[in-house]
Amino acid sequence: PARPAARTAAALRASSGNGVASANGASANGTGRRLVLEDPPLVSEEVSALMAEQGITDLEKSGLLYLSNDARARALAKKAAKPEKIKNEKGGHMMWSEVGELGQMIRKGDMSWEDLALDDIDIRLKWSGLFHRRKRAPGTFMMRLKAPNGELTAKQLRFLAGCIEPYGEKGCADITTRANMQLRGVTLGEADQIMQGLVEHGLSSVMSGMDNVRNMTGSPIAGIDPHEFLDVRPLNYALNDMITNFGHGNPALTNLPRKINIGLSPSRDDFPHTHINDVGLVACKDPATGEVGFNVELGGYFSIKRNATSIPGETFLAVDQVVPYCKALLEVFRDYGARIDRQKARLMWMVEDMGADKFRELVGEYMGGVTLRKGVHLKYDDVWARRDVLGVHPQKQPGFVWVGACVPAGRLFASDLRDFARVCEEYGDGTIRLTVEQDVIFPNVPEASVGAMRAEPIFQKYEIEPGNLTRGMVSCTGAQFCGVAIIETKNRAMAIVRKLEEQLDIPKKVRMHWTGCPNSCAQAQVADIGLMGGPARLDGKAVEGVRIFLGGTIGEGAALAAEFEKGIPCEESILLPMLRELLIERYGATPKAGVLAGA
Ligand code: SRM
Ligand code: SF4
Repeated sequence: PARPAARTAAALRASSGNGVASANGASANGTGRRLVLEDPPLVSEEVSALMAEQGITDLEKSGLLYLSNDARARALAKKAAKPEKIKNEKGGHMMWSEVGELGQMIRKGDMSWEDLALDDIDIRLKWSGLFHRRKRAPGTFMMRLKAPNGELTAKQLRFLAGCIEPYGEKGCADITTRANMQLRGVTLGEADQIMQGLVEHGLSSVMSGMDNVRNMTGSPIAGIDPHEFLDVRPLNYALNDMITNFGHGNPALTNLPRKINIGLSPSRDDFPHTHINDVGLVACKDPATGEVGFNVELGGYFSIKRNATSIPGETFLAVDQVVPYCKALLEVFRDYGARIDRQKARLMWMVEDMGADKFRELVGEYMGGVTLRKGVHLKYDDVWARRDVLGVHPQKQPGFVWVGACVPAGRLFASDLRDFARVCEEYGDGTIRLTVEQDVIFPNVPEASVGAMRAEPIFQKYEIEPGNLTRGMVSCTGAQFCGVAIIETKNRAMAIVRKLEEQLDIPKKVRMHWTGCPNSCAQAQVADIGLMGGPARLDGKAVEGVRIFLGGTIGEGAALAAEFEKGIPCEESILLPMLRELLIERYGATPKAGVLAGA
């Protein structure tokens, strides 16, 4: 229940001013790290309600910048990581209102993007989902959306097509490895109008970058899957609304110590790869009571310095505890997470430091004194292989199927978005789902319509039954747009995979993930064959190269791939034969008739 407004107002005033904690020196919960506040940290609805009540639209200008005292005190420490200092000078949420002003000034010709302060344009705008592509396409932005559970409607697709169309060749859209959409080519002269349009269409871009929660992932076949424990879409929407304040931005949860990924898996397939999410909620039945709920896994993440699979969170959540639990967890992360060493700021470090039991108790405290249940022990007698969702599959609704089409490397153009919109309206229910493998699902297609649907020209480009290598290909953005990329990925991946399929018969799906640098946005370590941009030399010269990872498994009991080779030049005459050999030796591929072995 919300606290009375008067108390909330007092608490909010207490957290303004110089922002230094009113600590009484005690340490809570035995962690020895927490400054105890006179007022407990505010929760986001309270801040939002208070802002609405007092007609406040801009917290900073109102002098009531919200930030828990504890987090702020530590962030102000001299040793804080650079992004913390940047945030303390001016929070990224400040740009939510400034984007509109900037747009107007640029449209009037009163300023250009080059007049903006460097930290504003290159860092703080990421809080609005605007990533300046300074190195590859200066003056243009990648705009990252939030598409909970990867679900989009035909109307939304047409709106997105209209956003990128004016940018010509520079305007494209990418399906991301978090079943999300990114738009390219956006300039600051239109960004505010696009953002406004997104909200009007039930989408948003705020809080999609920097120290925020990333897109909520679930299952691309949620609600239509005969094997799911429950439909996670309502939870993913509720979580997204709670986190982003219905897409308008939520100051209370926007200054986390670092990014954080949350995924909800509703079936034994683990479609969202919970093992590499900071917070993985794995649906299951409590063997003792038969209740469907979620076991919590914590701490999975990839970074340049560390790649960790999650550890048991020793917590079982009832379905109605999911939103309050995640909210409390984010507040705990905000208040306790590391803000000095950014390499140790991901959730895993905090959970390891505290221990899963203490972490559960603390989150329970933040939920208002809830005693959370310990995780349930699951032992399945059968082996469950993660299903491939491409192709045509019967739904749990009799007479209906879903149709999965492969979008190589996730790259789309305005005309593709319009085609998807028309096709999903004509044959399905007017919606599509994106997958973390960067593909598209058309749900709720009557069986009788499949023949006509298959004949649509768009499925020649985005195949329903693609080759066994194409269907497993995933690629990050790479050097075409990403400033930290070591190598080009998407175009190279498409070209090499096409050649390998021309040369080989590949008997089963092989998941090949291409990622341009060790940040591993395309999750090279979950792949059968993972390629990660890295240094290499050829004839004594530094060239684009890859590290090769082999043997990642996904689904139940997932394990990360191990490094097999490094320093392999991307030069096609070297990389192509090497991949061909791997496919022959390890995945049963055979050279096609007429293609010489070793060709
Ligand atoms: Fe990522 C940074 C693209 C999923 C780990 N990621 C970046 C930046 C923002 C770097 C930059 O400033 O240019 C890339 C933007 C390039 C561009 O123009 O698109 C970028 N990441 C992506 C996307 C688009 C890859 C893709 O092609 O699909 C994915 C967007 C997902 C989304 O919709 O939100 C994307 N990134 C991931 C994932 C995969 C996942 O979430 O399952 C990871 C590994 C998992 C994880 O985070 O634990 C990932 N990205 C990173 C990291 C390393 C994080 C760390 O703790 O060190 C960075 C660097 C950073 O954050 O400082 C990064
Ligand atoms: Fe950019 Fe590296 Fe992420 Fe690829 S893996 S998108 S190159 S940050």
